[in-house]
Amino acid sequence: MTLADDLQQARAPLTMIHGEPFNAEAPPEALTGDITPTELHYVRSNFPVPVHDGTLEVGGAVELPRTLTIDDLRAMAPVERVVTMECAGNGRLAMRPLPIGEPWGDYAVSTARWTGALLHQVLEQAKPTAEGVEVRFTGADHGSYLLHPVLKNIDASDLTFERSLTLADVTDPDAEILIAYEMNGEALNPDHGAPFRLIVPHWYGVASVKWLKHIDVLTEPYVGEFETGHYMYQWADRPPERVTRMRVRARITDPARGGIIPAGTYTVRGKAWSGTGPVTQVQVSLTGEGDWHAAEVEPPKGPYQWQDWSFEWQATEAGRHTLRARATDAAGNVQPEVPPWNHLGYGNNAIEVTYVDVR
Ligand SMILES: Nc1nc2c(c(=O)[nH]1)N[C@H]1C(S)=C(S)[C@@H](COP(=O)(O)O)O[C@H]1N2
Ligand SMILES: [Mo]
Repeated sequence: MTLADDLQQARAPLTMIHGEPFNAEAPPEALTGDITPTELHYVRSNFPVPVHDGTLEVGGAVELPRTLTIDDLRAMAPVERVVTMECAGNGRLAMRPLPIGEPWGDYAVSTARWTGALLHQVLEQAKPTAEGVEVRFTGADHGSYLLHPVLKNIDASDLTFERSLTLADVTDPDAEILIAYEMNGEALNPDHGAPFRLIVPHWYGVASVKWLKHIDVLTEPYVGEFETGHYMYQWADRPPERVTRMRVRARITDPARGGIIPAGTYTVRGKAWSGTGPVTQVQVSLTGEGDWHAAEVEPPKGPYQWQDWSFEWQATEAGRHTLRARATDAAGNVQPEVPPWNHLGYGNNAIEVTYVDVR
């Protein structure tokens, strides 16, 4: 089979948003378990899947520039972490006025088990110099970037996917940023960044650079299209901010949206996640009026993965019901009723609604 055949087969179970570059949501029923099977994990790529030569160059302001292969990464102590990843554009279609950007519904979020080397260990080996302030991560993918007409003032004829983190964020041993070479126990597939990619837990997916090719220590803050152009919250009424950590969010997974359930006691179940602290509270509203009832929130099974919650619903009254779930995290962040509007449509964590019929 050719790469094209392989890709086509791998992509079939997903809900396509765009064909090329391939962007696709997970099927909602795939998001009920702890782990999303690899073939059902959402995919977001700004450019077509690139050819990667299998090497990773670590350079810039370092004493010992290095070229690494997957064997070098595998030779380091492997770290395995379950990480919930959400695209910053998830939920964009629910914002009004309609923002520009990839038309995501609600399912550009998934959870996988990633295995890799710790980024800070890889960097330590290269010995960043005292002048280093940020670290730039470059993917092997590049190309012309299809821009919305209002953005046509940018030269997007050949952009490369590049992102940056501060050296302090990267060298913080608690940060556990991975250079991952396995996803759910198998080598990364092309859509998810083969042969290796960054995994930045707690951050929106954009930080987790796929097809990682270069790591460069910079002596000045990085400026670039995918860091300070796109992936910025351009608010209507205050200065722009970078898209960083995932905003707190809860979701009802059972009953499914539009489901039919028998009258009686029903255990409503769902997931909740946040990049700014564990979820400490989930509340359920049964009327759409804002009657909030406390749900049972399970403790996190790991530091970076979504949590389960449940609520015993006395669904005795036949008819159509609207269920909503609202999460709060340890930092006190709580989901808003309406999306926090911004020009490029990032970070929509507004409370979702599930319609369900009781018969
Ligand atoms: N090199 C590269 N890395 C990338 C991207 C990209 O376009 N190119 N997209 C980012 C975005 S916006 C997201 S949400 C995640 C999606 O990762 P996934 O496709 O494995 O789900 O990859 C990130 N890493
Ligand atoms: Mo994304």
